[in-house]
Amino acid sequence: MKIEQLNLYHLRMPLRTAFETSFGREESRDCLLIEALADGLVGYGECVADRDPGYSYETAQTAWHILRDFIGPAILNQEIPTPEALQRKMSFVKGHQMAKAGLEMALWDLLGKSQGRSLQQMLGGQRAAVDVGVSVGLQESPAALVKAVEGYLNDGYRRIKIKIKPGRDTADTQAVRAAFPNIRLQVDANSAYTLDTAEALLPLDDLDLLLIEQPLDEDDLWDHSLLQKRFRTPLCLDESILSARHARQALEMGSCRIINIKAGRVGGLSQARAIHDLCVEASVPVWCGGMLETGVGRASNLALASLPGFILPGDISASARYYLEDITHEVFTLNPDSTITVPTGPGLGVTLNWPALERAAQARCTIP
Ligand code: OSB
Ligand code: MG
Repeated sequence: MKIEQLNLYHLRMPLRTAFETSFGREESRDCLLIEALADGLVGYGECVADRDPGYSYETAQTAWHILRDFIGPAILNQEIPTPEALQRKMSFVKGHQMAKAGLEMALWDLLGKSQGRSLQQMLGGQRAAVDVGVSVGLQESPAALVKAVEGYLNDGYRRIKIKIKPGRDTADTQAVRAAFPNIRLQVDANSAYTLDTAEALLPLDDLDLLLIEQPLDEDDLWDHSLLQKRFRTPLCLDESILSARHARQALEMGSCRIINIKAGRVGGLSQARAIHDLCVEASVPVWCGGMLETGVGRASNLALASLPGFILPGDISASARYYLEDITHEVFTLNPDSTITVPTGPGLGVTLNWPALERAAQARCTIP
């Protein structure tokens, strides 16, 4: 398969409700939509880099630069038979996993469309629907948080993740646990603590949490291994795992007992599957993280989360939890058993709502 042209769209999507984490508050979500043309087919990929470098050093602007000025020119009009071959062609660029992952997703979509196979089939996913939960941002007070959680439980979500940060950790989590003693509950610090300040999190160990996600900095694998020794609750790494090598080293060091897999963060679905395979081999549970994706990225997450090692519910919520208007015609809804059905059409199995996309597009470019 030879990609003849790439079109980049920088999108800004207003969120239904603001999303606040330890690294900031966002009213809208930026991302890139990547359109790849080959053999009369069109493939789509979502690059999950956001407007600000709060979660990762990558931003929508850096991904735009890397794709337009380096990766695009290097891969156009060349025979690229597989995602792995694309990765080799992109390997002259250090890092920039989200930029690479967005393009790799578009290639998967093209390959699926040319072979008449769904992404789920190509990846080896099995479940028709995947268990999902919801990630609830920081709220004004513990009482407001309990109210927000109650709303999502009423919507049918059976697993809740709450965001924490220093000063907004134990009291918030205790309030949710007291209000809902039996729900599956987990917390995400988005690297807001140090080994010292994480002492404040020790009371969380008594709240029967599924996991504590990314308490320390992304480059703190060693300190996570020291911190894990102080907790019975499994630590789970998100930001720290940028490759299968990081995953292996984190497990060898005991930095975590669970891994959150995001294809965008690790450079693409091929690396995401490699991390999944490694964790299955090591009997380490994984789950699919989210980056407030549009319908394009959500379709990809659902296919990935249908692989057998994804035994914990993913941060993959219904379309309506995120956006008033999404860029795909397909709308993902929550089934009564807190699952979302995996798309079955060729490639990602989604089609674009162009008027909605036009409304969200801030900039576009064509390569070459
Ligand atoms: O840390 O998991 C995270 C969203 C943006 C950036 C980082 C994270 C998140 C979420 C939301 O928690 C997950 C989702 O519903 O997409
Ligand atoms: Mg996280």
